[in-house]
Amino acid sequence: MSCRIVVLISGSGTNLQALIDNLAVPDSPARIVGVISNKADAYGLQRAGAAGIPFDTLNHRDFIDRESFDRALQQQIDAFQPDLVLLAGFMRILTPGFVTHYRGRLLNIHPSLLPKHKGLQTHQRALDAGDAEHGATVHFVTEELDGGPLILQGRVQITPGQEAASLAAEVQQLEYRLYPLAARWFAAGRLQLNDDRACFDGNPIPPSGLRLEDLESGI
Ligand code: NHR
Ligand code: GAR
Repeated sequence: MSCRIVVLISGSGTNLQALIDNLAVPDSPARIVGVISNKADAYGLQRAGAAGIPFDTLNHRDFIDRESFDRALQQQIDAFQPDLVLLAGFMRILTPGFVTHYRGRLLNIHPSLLPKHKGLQTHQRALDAGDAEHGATVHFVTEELDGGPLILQGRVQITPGQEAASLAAEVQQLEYRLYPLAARWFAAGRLQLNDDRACFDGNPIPPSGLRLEDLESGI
């Protein structure tokens, strides 16, 4: 049975596009069954539509607090009966009740080498900190913002004088490889959250996550 994925977005949806393209192949282990945005004008909704994927919007401004927004969001998501929920540029912090409901089946891709640079504006912050490298991380989502167990990281070198926009573009290219790979692992039953530990093929993943470049060099 193929893994049913729901993707949450807020913006342009280039990660969504990478997932659509990667999974729309013969014998794919997963398919995206729904896309939900908290912004009605998110370009990612057009990507979903063009791919024939059902999509919906839920405006957080229509709700009095985060709990009521998250309850409505949970209902919308669960109507798609997902096995896996992916945050892909989704910009709303989620409440403890929501993340508990999806524990072990909710992933995020964050544009930094976590635990460095949690939160927003990560590319500028990596530059301001004088970091030699930067990247992106796929992790299980828990109550702790950008603090859940790490799964997979990819890195890029920062070049002298590099600007945030160019760094962001490089990191995003990396994201388009990291997220589909992690989604495929999950769909194949290779990823689990056991207690507070991420596991790959039943073995604990180191706290710093697996490294894309190690996988590619066959380590
Ligand atoms: N929710 C929980 N509980 N845990 C995580 O790890 C989460 C999460 C919700 C989103 C993505 C995250 C990122 O990858 C994410 C991880 C939004 C904000 C934020 O400050 C921070 C981190 C992330 C996403 N959002 C503002 C808010 O008040 C709104 C900002 C805006 O609308 O532009 O929710 O970076
Ligand atoms: C991605 O770079 C993602 O890592 C980041 O936003 C971008 C979304 O682009 N996520 C966050 O900053 C979450 N707060 P996309 O909409 O084109 O996929």
